[in-house]
Amino acid sequence: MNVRLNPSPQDLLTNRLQTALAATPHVSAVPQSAHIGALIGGVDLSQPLTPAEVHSIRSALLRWKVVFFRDQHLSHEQHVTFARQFGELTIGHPVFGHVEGHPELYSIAKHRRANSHGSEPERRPWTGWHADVTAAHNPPAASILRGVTIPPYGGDTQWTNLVAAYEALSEPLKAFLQTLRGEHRFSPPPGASPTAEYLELIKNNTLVSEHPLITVHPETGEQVLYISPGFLKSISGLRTRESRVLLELLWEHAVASEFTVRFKWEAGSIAFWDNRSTAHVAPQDIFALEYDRQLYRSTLVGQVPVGADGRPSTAVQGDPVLAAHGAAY
Ligand SMILES: O=C(O)CCC(=O)C(=O)O
Ligand SMILES: [Fe+2]
Repeated sequence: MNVRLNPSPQDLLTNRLQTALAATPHVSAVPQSAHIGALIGGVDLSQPLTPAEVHSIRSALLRWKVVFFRDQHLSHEQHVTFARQFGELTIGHPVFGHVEGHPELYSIAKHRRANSHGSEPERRPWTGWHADVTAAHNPPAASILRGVTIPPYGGDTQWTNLVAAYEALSEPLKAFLQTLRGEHRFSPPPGASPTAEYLELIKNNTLVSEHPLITVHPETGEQVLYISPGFLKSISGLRTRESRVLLELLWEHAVASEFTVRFKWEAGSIAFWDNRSTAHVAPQDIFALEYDRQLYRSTLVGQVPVGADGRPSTAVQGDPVLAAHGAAY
């Protein structure tokens, strides 16, 4: 038996999940890989959840970083009602807008404006990987993505566990990273020639923040390699090449397949991820297929991240991402 005097954060999260599931025996949480992802069964998300069910789902989310549901054919209203049981919702997207009539929903369409980078960007192993809206001072705590139109094959999404990635680094590198912060902003991927519309949108809604490279998760106490590849542009205080080479090392490490899970969507599937401890990548293979793909996303309002040194992130430009009902739309 594995008896530890000082339980790790993961041991505590596992215990919390087991206790929660014991109180909701009809709910199951089946891990999908060693480090990340659990498939939740036994709940009907079109109906109000009991507090115990909410606690079980939240406990599974904190332990496994992304939870999946199948056969939940929700309307936009039901999606919003489900998400609200876990926190306040942001406006659909602070830069790219929201679904008409549904201020809390963002359309993840195959040809959405956020993808209108024009020509093909330079492709590197971490290209496309990101955590949602980390250019904001308070990036969303979690995202809830619902599949509606799904290709018969292709179009899988992948997530990586940035706590597991951090833990796998050497102690001297961890100690160094704890002293660093980096600038996150919206800008087109390297090598892309973005459309005028894309540039206009990011210019009119400029969001820039400096976040610690290592954050402390506000609910689990875990340390996170907080390096959203799509948004993090440079490490403050380092020379250009020092910053780029170190970031490339960290990004390559963070997206290694051992820390990831890959989800095959069906209509009615839902993925609910902790945006503070993961990064994810949207599929590229759908552009080689004729099939359409349409999903809808809501995001929970997040707090300002805090570093392992106790220093919170700083806003450089733009407003915090508030609850949708407080936003002007
Ligand atoms: O299309 C996908 O699978 C994921 C898109 C994405 O990045 C998101 O929903 O935040
Ligand atoms: Fe995303």
